[in-house]
Amino acid sequence: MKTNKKKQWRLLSEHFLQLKNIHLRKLFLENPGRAEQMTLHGAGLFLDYSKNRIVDKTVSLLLDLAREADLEAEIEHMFSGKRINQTEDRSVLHVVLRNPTGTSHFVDGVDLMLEVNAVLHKMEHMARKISSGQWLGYTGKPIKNIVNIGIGGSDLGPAMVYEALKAYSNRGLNFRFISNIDATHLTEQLMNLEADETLFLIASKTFTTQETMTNAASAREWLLKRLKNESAIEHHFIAISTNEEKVTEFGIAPENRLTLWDWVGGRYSLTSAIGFSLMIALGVENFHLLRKGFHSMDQHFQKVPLSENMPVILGLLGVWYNNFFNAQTYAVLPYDQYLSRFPAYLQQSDMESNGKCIDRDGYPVAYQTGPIVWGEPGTNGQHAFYQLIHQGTKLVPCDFIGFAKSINPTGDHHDILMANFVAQQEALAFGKEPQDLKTENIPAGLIPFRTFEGNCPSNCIMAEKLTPESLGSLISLYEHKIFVQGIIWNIFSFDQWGVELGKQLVKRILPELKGTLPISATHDASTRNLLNYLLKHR
Ligand code: G6Q
Repeated sequence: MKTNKKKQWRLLSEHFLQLKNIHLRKLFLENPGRAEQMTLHGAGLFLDYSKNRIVDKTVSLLLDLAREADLEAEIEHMFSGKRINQTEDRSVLHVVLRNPTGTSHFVDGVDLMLEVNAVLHKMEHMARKISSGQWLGYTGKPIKNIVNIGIGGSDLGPAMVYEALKAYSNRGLNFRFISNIDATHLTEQLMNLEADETLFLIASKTFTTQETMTNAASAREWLLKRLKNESAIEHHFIAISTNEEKVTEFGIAPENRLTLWDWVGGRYSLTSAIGFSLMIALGVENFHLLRKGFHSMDQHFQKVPLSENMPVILGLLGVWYNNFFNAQTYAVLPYDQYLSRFPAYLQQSDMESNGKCIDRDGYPVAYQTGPIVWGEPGTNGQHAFYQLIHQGTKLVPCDFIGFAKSINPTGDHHDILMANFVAQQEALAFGKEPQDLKTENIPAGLIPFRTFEGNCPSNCIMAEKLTPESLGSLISLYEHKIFVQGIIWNIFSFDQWGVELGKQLVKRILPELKGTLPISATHDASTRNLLNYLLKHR
């Protein structure tokens, strides 16, 4: 049955009509205990969701919607390894990657942890050898530069976490991330690196992705041009992939290969060997603390009742705005410069997972699915796009993310940062009314322009400090929130046929652009026009 035809959906639509114009000012005035009642704790994180346009009844109706969608059973299906990624006929078991080492996780009688632990062990051995200077380059020098080559899920997670946890990283090593097929990325990232001190990590689950394989081939050429001997490859290349055959074809020996499994989705793979660059950068212990953080939130998601379950509450609130208020987007606003890549990372995990228009029964959906995710760190965003959130015509629900302690305490910087963090959430919710402006003697003609309606919803997510552990919990929180929404919208969150399309389309156009095939008459007139321009002006 279609999601929006279900009983709870109908009840929520009716409830929405009663609630849509109620102001947060009124809700807070009526219930002094609201903030306390709408605060959750779990896996080292704090979530205050009281500044949402909801009452107790909204939460209970949303929870009923989740029950109607059988959310609890669906969570169990994921954890137990059921093939919930049906269009690719795969299990979805990234949660296993974060299980504590030494435990077991049986799926169909097989203990997946045995394999996970074996790869972790190999990663640890290699990472320690690299960071201690014992991994030697072809000329006998220790490695100084680590270059991760990957794209999408094989880049965004490691690159984001590297930035986020730079303060915990080995500053004696340089880390670079190359993803784009634009040679500018490769050229700029390899600039000033000495080949005999550089180690390439080719991160590609399939080892067939055109961008990664082209960048890897160019990196190989770059290295060989400088070191002039094929046998240098074994000192300077590590492959992270499921595709043994292609790795061997590339010339990387089995001892330099780290494997993963088809039950790990690309955008959910950062705690697999895809995150090897992070283990080198952060050290083995910190990598395990990151996994521990993920695992705590996984446990919270699996075990805590729906009404106190942070990913469930966040997911349901997202549905409330997306499907009833018709909000098209939501903003993720970390008040921490280290999290500058976090919104970009979430864009992939959320939009690639829930940007779907066909339901799990194969029919077009008759309701909105995944929102547009965007954001920038505060306070920068305040001097850029917050104006639209405060006084524009669109409803933009926001997630504010902040930390009580600074990693770089300097004067009163952190107090100013966090004062802004709190003030923005207060202003968005409660606004500024004409009578306040009058008492401030604002000229009458300016009052409409300086009035803030408020009633903009936000969630506040905090932790004591940005650490490998708290970051792991935070990422896992969003992963599971996305899962919850996929269940409510009755879509498959773990495939990505839109990405596959891009991979196929380019194969047709490339020979025409290279001039090895004539431009096909079957293209539309505009496509032919673009190709003709490029061929003429190349
Ligand atoms: C992620 C997607 C996609 C994928 C890249 C890279 O969930 O599947 O972003 O990660 O296309 O794929 P490879 O790791 O196979 O190169």
